[in-house]
Amino acid sequence: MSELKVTPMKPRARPAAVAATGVVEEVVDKDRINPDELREEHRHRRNEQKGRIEATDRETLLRLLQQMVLIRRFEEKAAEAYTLGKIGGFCHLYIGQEAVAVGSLSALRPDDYALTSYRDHGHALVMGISPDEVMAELYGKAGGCSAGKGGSMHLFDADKHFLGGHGIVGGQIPLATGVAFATKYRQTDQVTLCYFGEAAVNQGAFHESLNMAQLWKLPCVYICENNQYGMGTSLTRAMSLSDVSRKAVGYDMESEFVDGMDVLAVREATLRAVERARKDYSPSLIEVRTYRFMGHSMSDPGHYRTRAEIEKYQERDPIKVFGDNLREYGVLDDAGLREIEDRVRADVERSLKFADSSPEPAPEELYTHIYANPIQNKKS
Ligand SMILES: Cc1ncc(C[n+]2csc(CCOP(=O)(O)OP(=O)(O)O)c2C)c(N)n1
Ligand SMILES: [Mg+2]
Repeated sequence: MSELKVTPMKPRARPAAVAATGVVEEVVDKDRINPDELREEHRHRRNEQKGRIEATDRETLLRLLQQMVLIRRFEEKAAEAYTLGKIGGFCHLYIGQEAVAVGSLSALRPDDYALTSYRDHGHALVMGISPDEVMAELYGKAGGCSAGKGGSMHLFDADKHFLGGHGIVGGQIPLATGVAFATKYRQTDQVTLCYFGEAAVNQGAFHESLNMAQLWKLPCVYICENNQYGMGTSLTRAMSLSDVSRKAVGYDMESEFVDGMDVLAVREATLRAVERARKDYSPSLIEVRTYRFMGHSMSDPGHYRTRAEIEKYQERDPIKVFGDNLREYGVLDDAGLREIEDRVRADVERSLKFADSSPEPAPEELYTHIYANPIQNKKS
């Protein structure tokens, strides 16, 4: 399956650390991830995926694969465009984590909502914002989904029920809780998915939101994309309890731990949580253990992790695992895979052309989209 190759990485050698005192210290490897446990989990998940593949219709399986491939190829091209200087500002890639957005968002109805952090390209694409509009937004062009004024971190489309794209770590958690409150208040059965990284769990906003959501029974599914790093800091150095799913106990909330490299495992856990939320407004916390293959952002020198660690996770590339399994179980053949790749590549190429030819936002656009509901015809 040569088409689904892993994006090459360039991790650097781990340097000596300079302590606050100025003394050079030997870096202690604090990677406490147990490789045996992970291998066992992976073997288990790989075997389990077989049953899940059999239980899922072919159309869904192919759609999930195509969406993951789209995110991967889209971001590979975005990274190239960034290096060429066509994209400015911050840009956080999702490569390696595709199974999380694709699996979980497949559990939603079109009228449900999703909010996420600045690592938002994948979620936006799956929520139905076109590659053209996402790429143009990265380019800061008028044809972008946020009219070129949001950039990579602030993709947004209210019509598609994708409410951002948020740059403040954890900022979307109370917002999503508010959206869930609003849908309950209006007596709809819509569900809100709220994504955040594991570093956001250390924010007070996370705890306040979960407490309120459980107390008031708000239909929100909190999905922690635990990629094990907050910028260059391993979660084991920043969290006293790094099993995020266990934090739900403090709020008497349902929770699950899921392998984020298995798109179908993520889908199934989310389907269960969405059903709870839709049926009786019960919120849930899902910890999805995943890994980003690229740096935190485009400017990450990658000094904080080893090549061996990255390679370990690249062996579990969610696209490769799923693609290989689909071939093994006869869901698609090489020609089918090539067709998906060709279609995706054509879409991404078109998005680059669209972004290139889209105009810059007009200067008067500085004064639009500032207030959601400007007070018009106000009697004074
Ligand atoms: C309130 C706040 N503090 C700090 C930052 C700087 N910052 C940006 S990303 C980040 C790490 C977040 O890591 P995590 O939540 O695990 O998400 P990931 O980047 O791994 O997806 C930090 C500290 C910020 N944007 N907002
Ligand atoms: Mg993280």
